[in-house]
Amino acid sequence: MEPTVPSPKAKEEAETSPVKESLAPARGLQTGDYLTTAQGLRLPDTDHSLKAGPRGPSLLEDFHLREKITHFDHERIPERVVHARGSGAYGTFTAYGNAASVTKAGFLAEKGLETDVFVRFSTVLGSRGSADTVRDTRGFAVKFYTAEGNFDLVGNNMPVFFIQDAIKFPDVIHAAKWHPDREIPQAQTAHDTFWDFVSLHTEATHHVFWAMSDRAVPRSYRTMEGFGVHTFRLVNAEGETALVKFHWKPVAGVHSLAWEEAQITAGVDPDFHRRDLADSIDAGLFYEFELGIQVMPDSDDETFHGIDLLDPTKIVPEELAPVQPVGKLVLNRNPDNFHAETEQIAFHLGHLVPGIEVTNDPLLQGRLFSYLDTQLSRLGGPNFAQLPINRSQAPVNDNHRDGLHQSVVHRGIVAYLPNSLAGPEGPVPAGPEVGGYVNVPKMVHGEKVRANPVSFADHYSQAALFYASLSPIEQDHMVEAFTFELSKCYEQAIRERMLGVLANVNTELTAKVAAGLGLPAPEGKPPLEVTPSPALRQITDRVWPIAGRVVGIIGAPDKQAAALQKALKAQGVVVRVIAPVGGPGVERTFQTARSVEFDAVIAATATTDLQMMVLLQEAYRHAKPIGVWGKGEQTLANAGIDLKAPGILLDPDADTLAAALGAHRVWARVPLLKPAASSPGS
Ligand code: HDE
Repeated sequence: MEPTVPSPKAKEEAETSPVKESLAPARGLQTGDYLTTAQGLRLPDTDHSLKAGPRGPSLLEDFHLREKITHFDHERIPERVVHARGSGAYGTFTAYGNAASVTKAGFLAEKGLETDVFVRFSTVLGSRGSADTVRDTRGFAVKFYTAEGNFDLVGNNMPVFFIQDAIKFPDVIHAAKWHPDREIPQAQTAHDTFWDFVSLHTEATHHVFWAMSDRAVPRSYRTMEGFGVHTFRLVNAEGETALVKFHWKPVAGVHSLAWEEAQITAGVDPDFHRRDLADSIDAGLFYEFELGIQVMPDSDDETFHGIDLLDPTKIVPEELAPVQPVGKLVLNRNPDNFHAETEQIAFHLGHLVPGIEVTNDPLLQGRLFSYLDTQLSRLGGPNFAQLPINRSQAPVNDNHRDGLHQSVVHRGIVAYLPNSLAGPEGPVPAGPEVGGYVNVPKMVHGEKVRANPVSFADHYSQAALFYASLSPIEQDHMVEAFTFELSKCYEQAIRERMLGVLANVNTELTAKVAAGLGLPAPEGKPPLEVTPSPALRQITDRVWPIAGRVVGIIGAPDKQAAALQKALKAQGVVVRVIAPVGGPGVERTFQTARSVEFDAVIAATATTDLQMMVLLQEAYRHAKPIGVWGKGEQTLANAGIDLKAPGILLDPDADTLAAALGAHRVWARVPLLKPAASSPGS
């Protein structure tokens, strides 16, 4: 009999699981000592095609040339229709055990149980080769290889979605992606069709507010929250149910890029987030997140404090239902091959385990169809679960047969149930006592209609809640983002209509955006009472862990630099010396360095180099701590930076820098950066 929750034995088995084994080169494949064709024929030459004489035409009979080129021609698979740009890593999830009160899912309920995971982070709109730092929602998809089967938590870094019903997904994506005539703009929402759609389709308003917030430009994947978005139903060992929302809380805190910084980075290093993930893991500076759940009673009306839990455009403020940590995720291993692992991983909301069920959220219901369907064209058929990255660590015996890319040699004649011929080899249905997935019985009734519940009609109150919850600096960033994006629209009518939407959320925000666009601010009906949720705020007084941060020293690889490197390395911070030319100990030259790759900069030498002036001015504008050692004072003066400005650290040591990095940015400087006063040197 199979246990319902993984026993130590099951765990032992999992450690020698097919997934782990599969990561080694498959037996017989790519292991020979000689270069061969795909059929194993040894090849003496792969650099010259077979020709009629050295100057003659190539011969059709050259099977090696044709096999090599044909395989190459088919190396790419279709990119994901959304979330095409992403990168991933392996990790371990360890359960705290406290979730046992609400779920029987072993990977959550069994204290100390470690489960292998693969996480894929992504942007939504851009093509596979687009830049990482564009303004966009980020995907946060996690596959747990549990002993009871794979469980996929396919979430985003924003807790709400643009639409309430899956049937609108093609509409919102067609509107948000590039215009189909010219396939521009790439990976961004600052264009007519997006704003046309969301200004007409006001249920998108709450998500639009998140997309215009700093959450849309994360500093790294390490510093993002993740959300399951939908409400799920958890079931415990006694069969009791609760409604929950899943949250990932980054141990490093939630931090963002400045908008200008994000734009520069998109050109200077389009792989910024991907690189950070891979480099951090290589350096042993693992990304860490806690999984948390908000637990709400499974009431008949599926609401909580008046919030409809089936509406994916609504959050439950943490002040009403605290996020309870139930386990920890550590990303600690880079994939070996991007295509085989990151590109071929297939997530699906229907990959569930006993103890976790879906609700009737109409967006979630549609996703249950879409994710399986999309793999058929992306991965070329129904056998994608056999790909190493998608294999379950739990034993599989599914009775599926044949199909494209079938790699199992099934034996016997029986692939059906019931049967009397399979004998002990054949699979038998598993009841709940042996871990079979049995749905909690729930009454389903209703007339056949195309309609939403009345509560779904409130499109503005939570957008207002979100705006009101932000710090003034974050609010300003949102005003700037709306103004930037709407000013990129060609159609005046779209801008005006969107201002009309904003007016139903917040009057002050509307006035500021309208002023930026040079348009009159329309009147609306914003909610009269809004209770802010401080938990939504990014900028607080907290000091965060600084592992993975980068400090640049404009100077030389001297003793002082070496001492700082040593001291900050202990906290996981990388210190890079930027010198006029390369040499031992120099990681960046004046020509190759740009501000965006540093969280703080120290001017340690006197220079008037123009690129260093730009670097310092950008660091200043992006509110980064700037240190001064010795003659660096002159360099800051050359860059037009006031030594008395907030966050200019005179003669800083490792502790001073660590404290400044822990606050992420010098927030006290930001008010000085308003248009009139900004840009030192400009
Ligand atoms: Fe997805 N989504 N989605 N989505 N989604 C896909 O599946 C879809 C939605 C999310 O790293 C696709 O394998 C529909 C919400 C992530 O591989 C596709 C609807 C949320 C990823 C698809 C939604 C997400 C996807 C494309 C509306 C946050 C990347 C390739 C009903 C909770 C997963 C693929 C990865 C990917 C469909 C809405 C997150 C086409 C129809 C809401 C993180 O199946």
